[in-house]
Amino acid sequence: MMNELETLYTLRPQLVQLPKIHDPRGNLTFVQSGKEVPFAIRRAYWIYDVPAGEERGGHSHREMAQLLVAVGGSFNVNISDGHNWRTYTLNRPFEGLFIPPGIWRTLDNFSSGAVCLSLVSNDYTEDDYIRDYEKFRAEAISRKPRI
Ligand code: T46
Repeated sequence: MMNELETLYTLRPQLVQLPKIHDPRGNLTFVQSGKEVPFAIRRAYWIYDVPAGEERGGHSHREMAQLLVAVGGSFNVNISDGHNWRTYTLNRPFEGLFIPPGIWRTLDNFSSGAVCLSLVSNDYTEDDYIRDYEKFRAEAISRKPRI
């Protein structure tokens, strides 16, 4: 039987449509652990005030799963499983990109005023990061393609 981390390593990155409560007073969207995301949400952070042309990310995580949401503006998320690359444009506050562990990501092309909300499964620890692409690829290439 697979443990939780092994299960996350079988999952593919994918867009997740989040609940949207239409309301004349303004719309509302929410995320629930174990429902819209297949992990318990442990931490949240958000990236904002990104100068034009700047890039964020540039690493993979060993154990952390996450959901990225453009709660304002837009940006691109470029992901790699060591075999293939794919780019997603996030620009809807009711749509998230689920990224399981073992996937490289860079974020770029931030619009003015963009806010990237990240809901993640783990506490922050630098030990969870692989920040060298070749090192990541050497490990990831032995796993099955997920992109
Ligand atoms: C990711 C992308 C999308 C903390 O102290 N606590 C935290 O929870 C986080 C996320 C960061 N930090 C510190 C660590 C660094 O000194 O904030 C600094 C910047 O973090 P980092 O260089 O990792 O930022 P990005 O944009 O490369 O990556 C971040 C997340 O770390 C990462 O998980 O997927 O955003």
